[in-house]
Amino acid sequence: MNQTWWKEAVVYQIYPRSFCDSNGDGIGDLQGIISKLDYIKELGVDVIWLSPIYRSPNNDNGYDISDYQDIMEEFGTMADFDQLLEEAHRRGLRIIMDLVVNHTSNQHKWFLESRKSRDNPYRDFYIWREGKDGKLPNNWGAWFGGPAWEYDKQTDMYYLHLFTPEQPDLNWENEIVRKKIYEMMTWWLDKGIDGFRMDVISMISKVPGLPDGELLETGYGDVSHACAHGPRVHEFLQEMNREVLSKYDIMTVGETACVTVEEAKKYSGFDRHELNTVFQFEVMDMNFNENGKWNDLPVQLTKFKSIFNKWQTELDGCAWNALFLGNHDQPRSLSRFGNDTTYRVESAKMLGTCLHMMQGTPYIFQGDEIGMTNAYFEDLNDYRDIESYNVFHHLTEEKGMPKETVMRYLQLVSRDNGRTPMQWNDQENAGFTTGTPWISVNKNYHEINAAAATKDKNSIFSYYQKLISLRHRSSLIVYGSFHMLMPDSEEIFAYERVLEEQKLVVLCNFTDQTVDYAMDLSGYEKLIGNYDGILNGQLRPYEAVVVQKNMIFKD
Ligand code: TEU
Ligand code: CA
Repeated sequence: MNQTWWKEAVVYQIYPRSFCDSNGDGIGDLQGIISKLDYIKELGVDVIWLSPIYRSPNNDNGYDISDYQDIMEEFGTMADFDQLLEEAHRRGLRIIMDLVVNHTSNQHKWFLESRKSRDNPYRDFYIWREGKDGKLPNNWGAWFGGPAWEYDKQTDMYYLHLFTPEQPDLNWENEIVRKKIYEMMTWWLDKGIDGFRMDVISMISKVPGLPDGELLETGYGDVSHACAHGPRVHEFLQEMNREVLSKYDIMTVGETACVTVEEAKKYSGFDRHELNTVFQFEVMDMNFNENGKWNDLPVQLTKFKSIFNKWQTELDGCAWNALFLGNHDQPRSLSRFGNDTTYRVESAKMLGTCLHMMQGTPYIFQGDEIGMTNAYFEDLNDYRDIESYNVFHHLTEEKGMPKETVMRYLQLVSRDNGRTPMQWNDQENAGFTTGTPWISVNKNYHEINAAAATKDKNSIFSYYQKLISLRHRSSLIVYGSFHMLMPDSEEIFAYERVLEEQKLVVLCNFTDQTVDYAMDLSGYEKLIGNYDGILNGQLRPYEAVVVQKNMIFKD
């Protein structure tokens, strides 16, 4: 397999609004990030993925961009950005930017023009349709609730928005739109950034004719099937690759909602000239039911394992996995897949082990390296996320579900769980801000914070440092093939990695009980684990242990 830096890298995702506030306005900013680069370097990662920092009215926390070539006022200036890039590069850290080009903000100058008249030169930058018999152009529902169409009085037409009405979808069929986007990407790459994470890139090509989708419980038609992996998406990405990406030594990762293995091979196959990798959401979405993610269903380990097994084995040799258990759209991975009370430290290390020993490029979401947990807000007023509000109203008012039930769902799966401020120390507001934070700090910051973690050689942070450094020193961990062991176990996730003579076996206990396993590990040596020693044939609560044979280390 071709060896490249982005296959060997570990990525750290920063959600700038919640990372570090340098000026006391309660909102994280670029100078705040600069002040924490040494911390990120100390962790040992190679790449920072910055969630959007562009000019934005912040209807969806920066995923609604009004100027792609300017910085959000609250975050700083372009000079701050240039300084951030330079300071990161000086430390050997690369920066990839969020590229949000399925839609813009409705405050973007293209949209302001587009809505002015039916014959405005920018009209065709967006997707405008006439109503049908006094109704919406089709039955599509928006991702965050409500219809996917917004009526615009001025020209008596509707525009399409797969997300909020403040996020109109760009018309990728228009080649001028594509050209403008490529120019913008080139501008950033010429500045020296190291790649892109591409927001909902799987949705940019819409099915011609925009046909109704299958009617869902929400009362709207299924938009994902009509828009995900549309007919021209690969053509567009190959064009983007030709015009822009191929000219730089960068990394790209596509956020591809609804992606299957087969489809992922098209986006990121080594011979496809589209993207390097994609995020697949099968694990994140494994508990979806008729209310989507809004439920309290427990995680079934065999299902979790079989999804990873499929992606690990089927992409091997032809495409590359992006490994993650959480991001800014998800609850905290520790609260979801581990145990955030009695076994918080053990289970955080176990989850890190389980993910970082697989084939692919691992992503760490800010705070996971210190074991941050869900906020479990008890008051609706503590939430900030537009999706959470929309869902609360939809489920309680339209579907008549009890408020307590829906609040419980928010506590478990709201995106705000992953968006509470980074916990830097045990001072006021966890050291995130000297002002009032834009979203409340998790109450557990006295115990869980970076200052304590970096001092403690048994901390989750220290353990992540070891995991990252092992990956850097071992081709087996990066490139080895994956074989699942004990597929039927509901308690243990076990797998083997093999590269020629080199082998390692990973055993992870996903329960709070001591569990037995029957496997002969003689001839193996312990590489890393979250408890001292190895018990013979048993794993302690949330224990992770990795053993190896014939491993070769660089350095
Ligand atoms: O997310 C797209 C996406 O698929 C989300 O709808 C995700 O499934 C959902 O948030 C889970 O609750 C991207 C960004 O990551 C997200 O933050 C933005 O809100 C969205 O696009 C619109 O740009
Ligand atoms: Ca600030």
